[in-house]
Amino acid sequence: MLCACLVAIACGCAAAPRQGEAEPAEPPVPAPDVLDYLAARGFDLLDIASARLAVGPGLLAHARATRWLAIGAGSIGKAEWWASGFELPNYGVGWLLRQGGAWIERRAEIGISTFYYCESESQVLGGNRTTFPPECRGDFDFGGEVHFALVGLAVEARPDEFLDFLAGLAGFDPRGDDG
Ligand SMILES: [Ca+2]
Repeated sequence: MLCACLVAIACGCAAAPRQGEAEPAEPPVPAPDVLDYLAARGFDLLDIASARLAVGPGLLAHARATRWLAIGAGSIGKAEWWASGFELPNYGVGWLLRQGGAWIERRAEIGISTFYYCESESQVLGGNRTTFPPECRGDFDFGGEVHFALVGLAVEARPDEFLDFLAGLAGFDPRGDDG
């Protein structure tokens, strides 16, 4: 019994921290708030401009300075050689509003201002793009798209996203897109 008590006391003494001994250093902890803030500002900045490149048959032109000053006409998409049955789709790559990747798109559009008809079919090959014209066009976008023969380019700038970026620097999120 005495031996057991002595062993218990000895163990207790060994486990107790010695006076004056420094505590082991804590591993560095990342500051999630700062990282989240910087990531949100980066995404807000990327939202301001977007671009996409297309390769495939088509003839299309579209220009807009807001939804109300818009004009466009044309089509892009699958072409078939009647003699061989060979199909040539329209491939696109690029990004807009946090959506990017590669896809196949077929689209027809014509209109002016808010009298605008646009329909598209799409197949995403890779990436996270979920919206295509007309859904992905914002009311306040400036930009356009030109597709001639086998190559096309679309670019946009978004003043509302620029304001969201500026507001984000001060900690606000008017677009509600911060993660
Ligand atoms: Ca934001």
